[in-house]
Amino acid sequence: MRVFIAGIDGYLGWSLAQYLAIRGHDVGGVDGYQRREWVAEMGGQSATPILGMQDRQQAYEDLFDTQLWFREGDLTDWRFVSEVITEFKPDAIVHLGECPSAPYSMIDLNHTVLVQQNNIVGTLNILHAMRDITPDAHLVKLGTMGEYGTPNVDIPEGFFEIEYNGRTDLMPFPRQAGSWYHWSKVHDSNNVMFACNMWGLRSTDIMQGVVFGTRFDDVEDDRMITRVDFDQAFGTIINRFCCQAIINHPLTTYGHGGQKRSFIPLKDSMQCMTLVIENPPDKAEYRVFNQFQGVFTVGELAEKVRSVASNIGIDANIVNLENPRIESEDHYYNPAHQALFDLGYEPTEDIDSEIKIMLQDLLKYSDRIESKKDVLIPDVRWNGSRQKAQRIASA
Ligand code: USQ
Repeated sequence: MRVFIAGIDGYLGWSLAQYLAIRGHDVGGVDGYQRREWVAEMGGQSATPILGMQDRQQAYEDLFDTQLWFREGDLTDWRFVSEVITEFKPDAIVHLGECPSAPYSMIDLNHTVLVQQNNIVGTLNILHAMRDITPDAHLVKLGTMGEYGTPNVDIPEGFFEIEYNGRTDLMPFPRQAGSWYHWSKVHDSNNVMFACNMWGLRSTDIMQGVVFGTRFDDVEDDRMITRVDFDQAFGTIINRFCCQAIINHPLTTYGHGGQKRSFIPLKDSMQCMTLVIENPPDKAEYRVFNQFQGVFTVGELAEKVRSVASNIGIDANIVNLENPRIESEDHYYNPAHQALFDLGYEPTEDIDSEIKIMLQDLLKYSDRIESKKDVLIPDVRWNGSRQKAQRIASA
């Protein structure tokens, strides 16, 4: 299959390009390197030393004996998007080319607008290019479990049957996102659903949980390593905890740590996206899959990382910081995730082993984390102020 990856230089995009090549797909992609710039703006860097795209292409060719088609450009530029879709003619378009950070979107008005504009306009350009150029292609759109928020009822996969005033209908489940970034994904979902209904496009909207991990397979060539961020905006919780443990920095639990979220190892994310690509929906079908392995509280994860780290001789402490976000720390959370199992998803059961692999991988790069450790304590607050979070208790 010809698979086009928007955002191929990112954490997921670079991993997926390899995962698909190993499985015999013909991969191409685009990127404007915004992620590299945003992380630098936050004072961070990838814990893993990643190569530039030209070197990545060379390594890809050496390893997989096939060329990686790549164009540099911005998805908010219609001319660029229409040209690359015309040139590559994909069977599937995997859209990972968005700004993925809740804290980044909460910094100030400029960042809110940047994130929503980048994400929503990029998606609209892809939808129009599909209508005009590749109407039979399958859009695999990366959404987020955070679109649903934390409602006090079970969360279905996208749609639920509702009875109101004696009549019933299948309707989109209400979205209650918790940041301007998460709302940008909700707006995308609405736009993608509308395009499928209006223009007969086909799409899978993936509501993905928080991803963690340094690797997806045993690719031993260091040139193929993907980025792993640990700053407050682009580092996600388990990756941050592991980077913190490596340099003996306390694991930063926000608030009392009762927040529940869904999580998925990087290698499961690759497996699931590939299942989605290889099993496209019908024409005009818009389907929603919840993509995660399991649900944990933030506090449970801190304990998990501390215990796995201690098994390999790393002493990690946990600290509770004032929560810079406005979010519930004690809530019901029960999302469904059956659709991917129906397609054959085999989840990684042993999360502790994944955390151990990550810690061992990161040990090699402790200097890179140490040199940017100032970015580990958050200061972007959901109320618009910018002030380092203070410690509230130690465990
Ligand atoms: N948290 C901590 N300590 C930290 C970092 C985070 O306690 O050092 C807490 C946060 O307060 C939050 C939870 O961990 O309750 C998750 O935060 P996160 O930064 O790992 O993830 P989030 O902001 O929700 O966003 C991430 C990705 C985003 C993706 C989303 C999936 O950045 O692109 O959409 O995970 S989900 O969370 O399901 O919405």
